[in-house]
Amino acid sequence: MIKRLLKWMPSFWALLFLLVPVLGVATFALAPHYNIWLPHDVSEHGSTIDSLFMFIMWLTGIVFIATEFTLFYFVWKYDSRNHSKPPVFTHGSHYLEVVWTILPAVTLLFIAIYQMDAWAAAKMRKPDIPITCEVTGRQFNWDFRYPGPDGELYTADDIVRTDGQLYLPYGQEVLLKITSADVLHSFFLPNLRLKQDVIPGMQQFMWFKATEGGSFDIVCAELCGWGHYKMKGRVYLLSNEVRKDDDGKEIPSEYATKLEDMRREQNTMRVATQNE
Ligand SMILES: [Cu+2]
Repeated sequence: MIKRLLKWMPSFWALLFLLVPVLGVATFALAPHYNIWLPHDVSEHGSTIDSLFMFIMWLTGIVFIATEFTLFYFVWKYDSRNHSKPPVFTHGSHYLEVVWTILPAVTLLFIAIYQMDAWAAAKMRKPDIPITCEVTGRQFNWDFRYPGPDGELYTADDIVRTDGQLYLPYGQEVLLKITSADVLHSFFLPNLRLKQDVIPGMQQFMWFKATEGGSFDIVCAELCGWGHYKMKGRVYLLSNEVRKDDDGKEIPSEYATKLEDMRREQNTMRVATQNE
């Protein structure tokens, strides 16, 4: 009786193969519970990216589970304890090869067409607005250049910051110009569902509309040298709403006030260095 039961018991290797899908699925099922799932989304287009992500995850997840269970089943069923006959190898099946080439090809083609609009919105339909800020990646920092009151970049009134803190308005479209001063970097704003490789010599653009305020991570997502791990910053999303006080006088927005503060700070430093 026990001997017969033992014969049916999956071997160590079969169990190991079973553990892969079980632990894999458990990790994904528990992740939201432990707050290690997708970061809080604060952008208008974020839900499109997230649903695309979920769609691809379900698709690959089902294939993953099916494949892993098949592996487990075969390792368990053809255990050498129950099969003394040596296996026979065949050269393969032309029919099967055609099937498993066409199936993934059709699936990939479907995803490519299905996500075309999301891609166009994120990478092709650049809004016709002035540049809000220029972002420059350098080993190992993110530098920011805001146009001054003249609205133009590369003029004397620009505000240049090298402290890794980026201030942008929420509730309106924002256009960033992205470039690199040295090597490949990748400007990544996880909470805004934006990521763009930055290539030296190339000028690229990113745009988004944030839906709420707060401060969020800026990360470099491309291994760019020894200091890559510390190439991070912070984006502060501020309100750009102009309100009026009791006398009907306009109170500058949080964002306008911050820009003015930065300009004043820069001018003070400029005067200080000129006086030295
Ligand atoms: Cu990097």
